[in-house]
Amino acid sequence: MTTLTATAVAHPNIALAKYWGKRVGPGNYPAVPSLSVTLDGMASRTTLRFDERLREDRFVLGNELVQGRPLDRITSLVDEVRAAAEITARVSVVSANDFPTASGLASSASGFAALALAAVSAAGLAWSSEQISNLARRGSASAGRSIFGGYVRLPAGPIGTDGSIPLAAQPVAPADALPIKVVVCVTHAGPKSVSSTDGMLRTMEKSPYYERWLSYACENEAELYQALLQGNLRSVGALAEASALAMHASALACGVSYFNGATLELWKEVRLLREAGLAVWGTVDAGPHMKVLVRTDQETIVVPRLRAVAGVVRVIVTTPGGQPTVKRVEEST
Ligand code: 2P0
Repeated sequence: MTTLTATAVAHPNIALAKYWGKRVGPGNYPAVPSLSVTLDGMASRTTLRFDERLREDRFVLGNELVQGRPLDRITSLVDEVRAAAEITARVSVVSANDFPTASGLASSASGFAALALAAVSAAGLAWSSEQISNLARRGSASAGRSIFGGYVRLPAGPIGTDGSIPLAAQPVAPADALPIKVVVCVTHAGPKSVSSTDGMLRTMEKSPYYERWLSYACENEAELYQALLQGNLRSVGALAEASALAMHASALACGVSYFNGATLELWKEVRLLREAGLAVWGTVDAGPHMKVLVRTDQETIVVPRLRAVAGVVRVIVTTPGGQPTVKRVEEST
């Protein structure tokens, strides 16, 4: 008997122009375009094995067996691959992140990207990066972006489809397009209280600002894309900060709150650093951590200041990059 195994390593991405909100209907299509940077310095490593001896799919994350909704999400992604490759075997998936999981540090982006890459590779499918991005995006929209390194754009999904139209992210600028580091300031050790999926569904249903967010997010993303192509760091930084603030304002308006005290202290520190003339901008995702964009030559001044902010428990300095890798092994057993 032959077992088909592949191991993929994928990296989180941080949206500079945020995705928040979905098209109504099947297929997990984002309601707004987003633009992200993939990061070296943090990674998800996933090994997937098609195994005819297994009676059910099996998922181990960070040494713990996982069941329920996270396992169901894995099964539905792998089902697409099984159908395309005409494989019936169940899978064993073993995954680990070298950073906190499910806390707003984009572990679902790197995790679903690594899963999609490993599943397609283990099954022996010769899919393009766009096809794999489309698959990962259906697992978790931000994961579609982690199939590529550097700066990546994910368009908004089409309105009113039956879920079958492909939508992939596209790489739009290389990792060295801007001279920046991304400093991840971890402010809390545990998982977040509201998942991104639930937080954005609540925002869609209840926020009085959701419609305004939709139009603003499209304008912001288009401007940020132009600023990126021009290598205009000040505009990219300002637009990224504005996107994060507008996204959180729309969520906060219906009680979906991801900040803690340290997040607020970090916003203050970033503003003070900028008033002191430094090229520093903050962004926050669906969790309490802040990611700070800093011009590379100012890293040594800025990082100690961020580390000293009350409530910051860990600082990870990352660099744009993060091209994923995958390796396939075919074993006779
Ligand atoms: C982003 N976030 O663009 C935004 C900004 C969080 C805040 O994408 O429901 O885990 O699985 O598609 O991709 C997090 O949401 O959500 C996210 P699903 P996902 O990075």
